[in-house]
Amino acid sequence: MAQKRLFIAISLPETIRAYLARRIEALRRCASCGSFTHEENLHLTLVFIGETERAGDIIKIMDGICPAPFSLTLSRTGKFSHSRGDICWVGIKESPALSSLQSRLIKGLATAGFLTEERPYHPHITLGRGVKTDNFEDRVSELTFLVSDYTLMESTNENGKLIYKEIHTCHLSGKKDL
Ligand code: 2AM
Repeated sequence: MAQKRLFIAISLPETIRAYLARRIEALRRCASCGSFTHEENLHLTLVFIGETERAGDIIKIMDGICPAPFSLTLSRTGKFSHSRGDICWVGIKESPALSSLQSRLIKGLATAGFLTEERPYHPHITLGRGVKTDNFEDRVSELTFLVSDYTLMESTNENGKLIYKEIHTCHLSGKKDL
């Protein structure tokens, strides 16, 4: 099987993506440089896995982790600083349901031999990378959305365009949760 660059993410409803797209436009206008997330690519990463041939094993792990649906709320903007420009993001309010889902996935993947992120999880939605600006507005509308599924995504680059493809979606019912 071919290597794929994979990550597990929560997709965002259109209303949230439209709101964030407006924030990205505002950020773009006040930035001297940066690469900004396309509206259709906006998502909340749960776990970045990287290059692997083992998509089937990941799907089995996901299918055993199906808690009940839960809500998330946007919190504030923030940035990870880099000398070549910052990663600018919108954060998510603390959510025990989100933390639990993320840590169960990490544990399941680690048990199956995947190397995953060991740093603490900082849930964020990336608006732009390599951004240089002194004017990143920090207020965010505290919009809430329901998470009723999460998805294994493949990150591909087609003719220089970053494309995320859905490989498998796990619907949160709370019924099949192991
Ligand atoms: P982000 O959440 O800060 O945007 C696909 O690349 C997704 O996985 C992106 O959302 C990306 O970052 C996240 N990710 C986490 N760690 C990564 C890494 N080491 N390399 C690439 N992407 C990573």
